[in-house]
Amino acid sequence: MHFKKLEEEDPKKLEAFQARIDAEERIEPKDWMPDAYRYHNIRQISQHAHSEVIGMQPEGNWLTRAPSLRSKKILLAKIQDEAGHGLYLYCAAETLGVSRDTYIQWLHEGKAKYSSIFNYPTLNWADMGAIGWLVDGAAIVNQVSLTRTSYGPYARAMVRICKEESFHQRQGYEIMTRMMNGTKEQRQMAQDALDRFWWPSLMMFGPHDTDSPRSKLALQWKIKRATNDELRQKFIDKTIPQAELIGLKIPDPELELQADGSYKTGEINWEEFYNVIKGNGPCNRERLAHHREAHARGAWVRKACTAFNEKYKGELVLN
Ligand code: FAQ
Repeated sequence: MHFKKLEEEDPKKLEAFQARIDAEERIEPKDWMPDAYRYHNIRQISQHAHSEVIGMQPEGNWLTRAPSLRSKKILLAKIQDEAGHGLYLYCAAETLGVSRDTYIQWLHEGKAKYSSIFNYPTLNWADMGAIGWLVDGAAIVNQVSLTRTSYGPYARAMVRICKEESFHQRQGYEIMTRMMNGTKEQRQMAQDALDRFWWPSLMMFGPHDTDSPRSKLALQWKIKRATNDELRQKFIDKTIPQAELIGLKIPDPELELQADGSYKTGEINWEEFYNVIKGNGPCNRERLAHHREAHARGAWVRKACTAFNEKYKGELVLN
């Protein structure tokens, strides 16, 4: 696929496109768009879709060991929701002219990323609480802002996803609350899960604005409605009081409540972040290998689903 550089585009068309963005019009699949806008959305939406799907793995690990039938049913429903989010997002991404097969191929070839957070292991049941509370909590902050993204199919997918994510966030917080009201060992497990997931959750928002090469155009074209740092700060300010309410301690010795009510945190370990997104996190290889294997095992299902179409070449058969 060849994507024109911005300077190769017709300046008049670019100007008219920017005017539509500035007027808060949604860009739809058949509208003219600069290749760089198309490419940005192809990359971001497909990476977002991959995150939802790969994100099922850390939680799937605990389905067979959920502590009660109730918690097992809730976790199962949550994981199925994530699969659904992947589907909406792959559909939105396909409207940009790339097939889902190609997106999956890019993932398997390591050309496409997925969120860094899913490369960390889930070691005990409290991690299910930490993921729902922190990871879905961070995802919501980002995705609420994306309900206003300029590309129509992406924005519409976000609306439904956000409703479901807010249920997930509560599911996670409920697990943490129950554990904090439980035995000493349960409280330690919850604190340990927070200690391990706090910093990786802050990394989900991406590099600082000054180090984010994709942000400038994304903001100009209103693909992003807020910067990485703005969204991260929103998440921090919302989450710390929730932690304190149930007796959890944020693992940051430099944390400081400021006069305006917001929190100043210590610095994120960016070396760890870049290491994880380059494929060298604790579980990167395992996650991709599992996806490749599951995809290969599902080939017969895909074949069976399209068999009817292949036989009748898309003709509608009424009897
Ligand atoms: N992980 O210039 P920027 C969920 C990459 S959904 C991996 O700032 P951008 C639900 C970035 O791709 C979670 N890579 O880039 C759930 C770029 O590399 P590239 C997923 C990251 O795009 C919960 C490079 O760094 N949500 O959790 C990360 O403007 C529980 C430079 O960065 C979304 O995907 C990262 N954390 O901003 C499911 C939301 N951060 O592509 C299951 C949509 C940055 O040039 C269980 N995405 N990179 O090679 C976005 O909002 C944006 O893409 C950002 C990054 C904010 C992630």
